Amino acid sequence: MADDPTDHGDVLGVARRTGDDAMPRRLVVVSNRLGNVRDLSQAGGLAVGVADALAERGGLWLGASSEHQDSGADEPPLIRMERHGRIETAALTLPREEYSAYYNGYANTTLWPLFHYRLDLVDHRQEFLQAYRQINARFAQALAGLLSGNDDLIWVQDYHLIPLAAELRRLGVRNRIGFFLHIPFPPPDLFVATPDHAELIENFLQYDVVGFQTETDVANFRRSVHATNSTSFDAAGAAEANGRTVLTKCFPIGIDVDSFARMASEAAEDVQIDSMRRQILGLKQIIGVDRLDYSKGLPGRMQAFARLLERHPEHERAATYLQIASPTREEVSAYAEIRGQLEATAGAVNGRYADLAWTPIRYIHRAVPRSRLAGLLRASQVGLVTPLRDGMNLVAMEYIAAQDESDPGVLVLSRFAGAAEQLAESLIVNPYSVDEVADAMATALAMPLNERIERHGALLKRIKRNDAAEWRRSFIKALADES
Ligand code: GDG
Repeated sequence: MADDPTDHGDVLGVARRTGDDAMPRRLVVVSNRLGNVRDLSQAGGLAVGVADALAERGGLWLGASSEHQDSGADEPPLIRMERHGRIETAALTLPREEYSAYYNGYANTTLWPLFHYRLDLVDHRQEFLQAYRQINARFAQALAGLLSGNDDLIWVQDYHLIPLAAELRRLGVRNRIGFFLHIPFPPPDLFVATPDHAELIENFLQYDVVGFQTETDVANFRRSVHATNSTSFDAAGAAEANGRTVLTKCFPIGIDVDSFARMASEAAEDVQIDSMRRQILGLKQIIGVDRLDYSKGLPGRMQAFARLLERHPEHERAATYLQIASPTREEVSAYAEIRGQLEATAGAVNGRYADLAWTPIRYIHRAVPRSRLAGLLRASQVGLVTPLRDGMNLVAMEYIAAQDESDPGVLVLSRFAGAAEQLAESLIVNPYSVDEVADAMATALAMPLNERIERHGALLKRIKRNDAAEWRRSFIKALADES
């Protein structure tokens, strides 16, 4: 990483217009939680992408602290500042109950299911919306006091903070503010089903740049804006609103391919031994790695593995399925339900097929260290990524990056993951069809080496081109362009 703050100014084309031309404008990132900047080796996509952007040009990262205030919701939030090299972090201590109604409530019981096309799981409650507005106002108040002037570029991450620009504008902040949505944006017919849709659209239109993962999301957003308040976008994706031009565009997120590949090839000894043992026995491993979220399609995936054994019995005792499902949002009831469902499905399949020498499904409900994860992905002949709906899905890219180029595994990928828009050489499946997923697994397990190498080569090239660095550079470039 370059130490010179001017190194990337030219590349990004965002040097200050007045004053010292060589100084890039300060980047201020806001996300619900701060990544662990002390140990990025354990961090996934968003945290790495954001931390690298901040380290490259210097900047501030604001997020909620993991500690909460117990009482006195009217107290101003405490802000704990820390410096890590060129990154300054600001952690906000927020009132516990209000934070929970914002995070578990509005963000993850209203917006998350709505944006993942799951109207059946949406719970609308006035107190959730109230807390969502209130926490965003607290973020805005804290941020306004930390800005060093109109030149700071503010980059807001994800659905927790949609109203942040509106709150900042209310406080008189005139800076350029960009927003990136990491999750999908639903079609207008679904979106307008939320009673709050007009307020949400108004909030989006207070940004200068609104970025999405895929062209489908961009189109859904523009149509939803039009359906809500008749605003139209020009051919470049810009619209006039509130006396400002709002640019909407697709900025597909990516991963740091080289560092993940390196981690995968330096796998822990026991992972390598396990892989060699399977090689000797002629056993193949299918792997899935996901947060335990209902959007990831995990029960259907386990049923598909059972169907593989039914329809292609040659894989009995010859293939195992390893599913790592890290715990997440356990206070939200839909997550407890999916966990129960998954455990029941894994138990039923194992009960039916397992014998003393072979456990068909190995299910791990724990977070696994990142380097170990990389090694496990490399040691698996099939990567199974079958969400019912997903903004992008970085695991698909991590699986590709982790493979041995001379003997790569095969990616089976849901057509409903944002990643499918760019990873056409994977085996694309409909996750709602158990038979189709089972047959794709069989195809992947039997795929000849030359075809595997050809497909993997094309995929690797694509994820190298659309990597994390390209994502943040293109977004920051759009954010800084004031013309
Ligand atoms: C959201 C959007 C979008 C998973 N289990 C463990 C672990 N992970 C890591 C993976 C990967 C990351 O977490 C998950 O990223 P995904 O992209 O797959 O999914 P979400 O968490 O839902 O992320 C998504 C993303 O934002 C970025 O914009 O792609 O669509 O939903 O890096 O490897 N990491 C460790 N242990 C685990 O057990 N260390």
